[in-house]
Amino acid sequence: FGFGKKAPPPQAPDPSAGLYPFKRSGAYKLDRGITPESINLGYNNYYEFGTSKSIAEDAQALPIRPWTIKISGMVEQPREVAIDDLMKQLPLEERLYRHRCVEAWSMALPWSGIPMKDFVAFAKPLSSAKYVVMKTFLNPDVAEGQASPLFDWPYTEGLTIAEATSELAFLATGAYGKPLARQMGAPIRLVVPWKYGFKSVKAIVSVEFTDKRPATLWAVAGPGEYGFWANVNPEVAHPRWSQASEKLIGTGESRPTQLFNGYAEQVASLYKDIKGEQLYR
Ligand code: MTE
Ligand code: W
Repeated sequence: FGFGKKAPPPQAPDPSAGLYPFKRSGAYKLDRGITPESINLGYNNYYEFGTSKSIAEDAQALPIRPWTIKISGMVEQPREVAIDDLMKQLPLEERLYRHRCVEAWSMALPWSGIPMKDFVAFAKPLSSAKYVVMKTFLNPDVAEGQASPLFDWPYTEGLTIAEATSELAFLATGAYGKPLARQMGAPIRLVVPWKYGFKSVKAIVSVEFTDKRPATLWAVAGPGEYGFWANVNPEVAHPRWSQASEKLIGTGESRPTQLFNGYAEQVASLYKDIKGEQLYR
């Protein structure tokens, strides 16, 4: 650990470790190799722990048990659920997904987790709810980045109910056949592979159902550059760089970006009736 930094307290073994690996679904195919785990463990975006890609060491300070998720807002019954209870009650599977960051790099990996639609069914939202809002923990003592006034902490993201109940939306509790590493968003994070990576909020402690579109962290920090929808589209450039191609982390290969990151067949219909909105930023 860096000079002047406290080593994190030793943490108990993850009680969910025995559940892995989950059975891999055959429905999700990759058009490229899996990014080696060692690369994924050392190249992360997690602004709570700093703005560089090398936050892995600092992220180890995050305590991930006990861990409860608060379900609130427009639901039949607000409640809190412990992550290990959630994993006992909901279906668990492994899926191979591409991951595309708004910074124009990509990876591909096996996520383990819970289909988001099953979590939504578990949460029992009212039919009047239109959005699901997810938030990361707030603890600046552990996550120094949360002392920065540049961002409106905690990290907040959201989906429409239609997006959250679509087949692809996933809540990852693991990757590479074992519990999620802290730098990747342990103990539970969103994975929405047709959107830029910043939508996929890590270390979720709160899920709220609402009929109002939420103010999300990046859309508040840079409204001209990041929006609510953030669907991947090679033809809509970021104001400061092109999105036409992506660099595969690991091999360095450049590939053309695909509409909806290659998932148009599964998700394009979600957007066909939405007019007058910036769907791709
Ligand atoms: N979630 C939180 N809480 N904080 C973050 O800074 N970064 C996002 C997303 N989720 C981020 C976050 C961005 S920009 C990306 S690209 C992915 O996490 C990166 O996930 P990875 O480090 O597992 O590749
Ligand atoms: W990103």
